[in-house]
Parts: sequence; C-alpha cells; structure tokens
Amino acid sequence: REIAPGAVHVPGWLDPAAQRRLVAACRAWARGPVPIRHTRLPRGGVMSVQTVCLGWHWSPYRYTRSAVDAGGGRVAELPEWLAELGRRAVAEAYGDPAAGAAYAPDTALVNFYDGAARMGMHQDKDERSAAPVVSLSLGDTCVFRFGNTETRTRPYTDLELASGDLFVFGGPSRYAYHAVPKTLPGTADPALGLTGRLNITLRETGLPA
Ligand code: MD3
Ligand code: FE
Repeated sequence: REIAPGAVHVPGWLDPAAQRRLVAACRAWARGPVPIRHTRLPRGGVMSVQTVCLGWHWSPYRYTRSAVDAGGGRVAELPEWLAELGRRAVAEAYGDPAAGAAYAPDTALVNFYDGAARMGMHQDKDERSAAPVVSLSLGDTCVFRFGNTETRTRPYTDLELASGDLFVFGGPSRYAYHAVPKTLPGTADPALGLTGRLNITLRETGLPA
C-alpha cells in the first residue's frame, strides 16, 4: 500500500455508510454559498472537473477567503468533523497516531468528475505547508497517475482509485506530479446514488486563521 515514500493507498477505508454520508455532504456543499463550478484558469482554460471549496477558496493559483473568481461569496467553513476525519486518515495510513494528531487541515477541495472530466499532470504547490494531502474517493473508479517530483513525464505509476479509497500524500511524495487521466463511468455501486466521481482533498494552506 506504500506506492512511494510518504504515499500510502488504503483501499476501502470508508465503509458504505460513511461513503453515503460524504456524498450527501458534498451535494449540500455543491449548492453553496459558492456553488460548484468549472474553475477558469488565468490563461483562458476551463477545467473539465467541477470544484467547490471549504475553509479557503482555491482561486487559481492561490487561496482566498472569498471566491474572487466566482461571484465573490465567502466560502463555507471547513467542518470540524471533516478535519477530524483527516486526522484519523493520516494516523491510520501512516500507522502514526502523533502524525494524525498534528494534522490541522484548514481547507478541502471537492472535485466532481462527470464521465468526460480529467485532470492533467500537475503539482500541488499553492500551499505554504508541507503537511500531507488526504484524498478520499467516492463513486466511479478512476485511473490515477502518480509521477515523480522532477518532471511531468515518466516514470509514473497508474493505479485505480475506487469508492471509499483513502490516499495520503506526504513527505517526499507531497510535491510529486499527479493526474487523473480518466474515470471509468458506470463502476460506482448503484446503491451510492452517485453518477460520476467525487474526490475530497484535505490540505493545510499554511495561511493564518
Ligand atoms: C499527490 N485531485 O485536487 S486526488 C487536486 O482525484 C487533485 O481529484 C485529484 O489532484 C482528484 O489537486 C487527485 C490525489 C492527490 C491529491 C493531491 C496530491 C494526489 C496528490 C498532492 C501531492 C501529491
Ligand atoms: Fe493535485
């Protein structure tokens, strides 16, 4: 389950009831106060993924309290229960209760993938903290590409992330290139009631509260 130093994949970490509760929470967050939307990039591109943020708003490529690129509303708070889920995730993935206790995420990015959405190879460098990123997957399985820290090209490893999977990216893997080349439409359990894929990432921005 350790894909690379600091990169730990825990398949099936969320049980079906926990997955259903998270899907319901994502649906509520998607409605507002800042509705879920396709992020427009400064150079004119539009992401195929749709994103809603909690705690801090990712206004490419920085974090703001209001959605300066999407109507200006103030983003919803990051719920304490979700930060606590992140602490459990880090503790269990690393088998290190102290690492879990020290984790203080202050933002969550919720990404929705329809059957055509993808995310290109990138690094997450907008946070001023080297704390791990916690990723939770819901709904359709995706192909996740985990690369290296030096280049956006090979060597990389492709693996599948399915509903309920946890992935923690810390230590030397924190600044690795990564991508979602495709999802596998129709792979979600119909009982989850989600068409498409949701991914929740928890992060520490390193910004003052
Ligand atoms: C590896 N999201 O929001 S989650 C992103 O599935 C993002 O929506 C993808 O990449 C998604 O930035 C992948 C897995 C992930 C998230 C953050 C990482 C992998 C990471 C940060 C560093 C290294
Ligand atoms: Fe990323």
